[in-house]
Amino acid sequence: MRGLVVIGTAVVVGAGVCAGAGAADAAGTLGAAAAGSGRDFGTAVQAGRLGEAAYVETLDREFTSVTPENEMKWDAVEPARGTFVFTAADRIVEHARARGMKIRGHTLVWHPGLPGWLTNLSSAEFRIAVNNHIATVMGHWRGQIDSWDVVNEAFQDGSGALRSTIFRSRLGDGYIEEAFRAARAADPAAKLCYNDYNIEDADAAKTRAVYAMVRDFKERGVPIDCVGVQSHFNASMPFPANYRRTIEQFAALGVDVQITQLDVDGGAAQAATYRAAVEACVAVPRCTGITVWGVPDHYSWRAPNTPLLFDRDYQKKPAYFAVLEALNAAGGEPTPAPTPTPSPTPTPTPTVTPVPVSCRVTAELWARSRTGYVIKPVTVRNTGRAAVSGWTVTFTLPQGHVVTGSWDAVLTVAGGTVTARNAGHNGTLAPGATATFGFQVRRASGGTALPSGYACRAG
Ligand code: 9MR
Repeated sequence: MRGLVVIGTAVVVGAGVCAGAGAADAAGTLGAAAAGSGRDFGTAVQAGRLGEAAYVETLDREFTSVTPENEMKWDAVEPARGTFVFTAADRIVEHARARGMKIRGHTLVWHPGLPGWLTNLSSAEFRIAVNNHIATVMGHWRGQIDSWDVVNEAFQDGSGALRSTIFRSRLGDGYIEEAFRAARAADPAAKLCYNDYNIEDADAAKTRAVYAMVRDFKERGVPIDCVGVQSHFNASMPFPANYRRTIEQFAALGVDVQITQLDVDGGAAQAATYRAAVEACVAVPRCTGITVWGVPDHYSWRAPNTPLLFDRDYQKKPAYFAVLEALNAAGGEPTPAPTPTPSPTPTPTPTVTPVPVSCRVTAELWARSRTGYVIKPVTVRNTGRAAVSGWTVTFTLPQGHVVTGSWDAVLTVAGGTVTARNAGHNGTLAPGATATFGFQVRRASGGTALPSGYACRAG
């Protein structure tokens, strides 16, 4: 929930208090106006701009949600295999959390922006790398990211066939489903989204293909919570008259819908197009948030087309006022999907306070080769008298050993210490019950050293 948002003389706590507000008590910022109907208004953020006073002042005043524009992409966070760099993205996450803003994670599985090392892997190694990437990146911000774009832009324009990407060629057509399942295990509290462009027109083949995939996932219980409709509008991707129906159709499948990357090329219709897009979202109860793809025009990916709400002097453009009015005119609250599982209390650092519940852990060597080994099962047994709703196992890795994959637990490595936390499905243990997980390690050839010092705790 937001903190306090002061709007004229009215004070709104969280959502919905001034739904359907009249002109007299209309909110004066985008975020407050969206909060009037329980929605978020977000923007893409560039970490490198967070030192600029006017940028930050506008960001903090107008927006209630952020999406790192590039800082969470694969090449940014895992430039070398197993080497994770979170510094730039952390700056955005910390900025947002300190101000109670929501965070959209963008993105885990996307065909551009991949580091070279990934493209050289065999299928088996590629699968391990993808699973490790999802577990580690989501694990780093576990409990802190509201929605993740798990898979981005997986369908071809025009035909609506699956796009031919390295993910598809290495892992097969099931890679999207695999990614969503891995994502749910890595951060059970995050909403998991499929995100794409050119799915704004309800009747386009690509939109129909994404619709069919989401419907199939919902029918088969593949974990998916939301669809992101990017909504970059320009001459070649015009605003479609059936845009509201597009949003309604996705929502009717039982997922939230978010407008995730809204921008509209400058020109006579810019303000009207922004207004129409916002009106469509606020007309659909399950359209829970709108994100524009940047703050001032000159930082846009399409800067020459001036597609944003603020000009290069951070002055509000006519499009800004059109959006503000449309948000203020919204009535009612959205009815978002329930959060996937009870949210764990967000923890800024992975410090877990041990609770006095006993447990025991054993680990077995399942396979060893010249360049690594697999440990499984690691078995955690609740030896206490009370049920536990989560568990943590720690152990020490020998020097030079690198965890390259894991199953049924979320592993983070700091120094030589590995912390394994339960996955979404195996955290709850009745007295006497057990959970198991496994992991894979790469090391220089030779040597027989294995992990040691296994310890477990509840929580
Ligand atoms: O705006 C982003 C730009 O700065 C990057 O250079 C580019 C490549 O990573 O990605 C842009 O953002 C894209 C987003 O991640 C996915 N949908 C399309 C966006 C615009 O290209």
